[in-house]
Amino acid sequence: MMKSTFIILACPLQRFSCVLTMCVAVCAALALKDIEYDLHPVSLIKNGGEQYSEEYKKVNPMQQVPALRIDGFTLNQSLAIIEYLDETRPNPPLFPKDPKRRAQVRMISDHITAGIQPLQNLYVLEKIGDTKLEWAQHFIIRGFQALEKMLQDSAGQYCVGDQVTMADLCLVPQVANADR
Ligand SMILES: N[C@@H](CCC(=O)N[C@@H](CS)C(=O)NCC(=O)O)C(=O)O
Repeated sequence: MMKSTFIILACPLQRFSCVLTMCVAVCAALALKDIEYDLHPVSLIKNGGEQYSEEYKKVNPMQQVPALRIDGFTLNQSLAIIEYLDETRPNPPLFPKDPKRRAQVRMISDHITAGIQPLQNLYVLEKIGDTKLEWAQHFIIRGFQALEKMLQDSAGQYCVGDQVTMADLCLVPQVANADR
């Protein structure tokens, strides 16, 4: 099978930025499924942010990482990447078989990646100015409080039942990020 290229960020960790979240989730999926790849780091800081280069804009018009070149095409959006990996390389599965459980995995993953993570992005926080600490904390706490309620219905040993799923891949780096 052709080796893939994983385009990931490379920059020093910054408080309240999202430097870990989605790249780590995709990284974990690649590792669990034992997929080999070449790493192509993109610095969100160097030269004003390499994600804004014309070259990278062709990879991801939204100018965000991660992106993955695999099977002759390029994907961005972490959840789309992880679902594609799971459909084409099913072992170990990152979704349960039961449709209700699968929906819970998507619900939790969407909640984290659409409801919490984007509010910590550098380009968002830069617009907030001096109150960015309070602002980021407010949305992280709000998001996690709602998530705790969802997990009361879905969790076993992991976010959904007793199997590691895409939801766990999203949750772990988001917790680490909130901690910083
Ligand atoms: N919805 C996207 C979000 C990706 C995202 O927010 N990436 C962050 C790094 S984790 C980024 O590229 N931020 C650019 C910036 O803050 O300027 C996904 O799930 O892949």
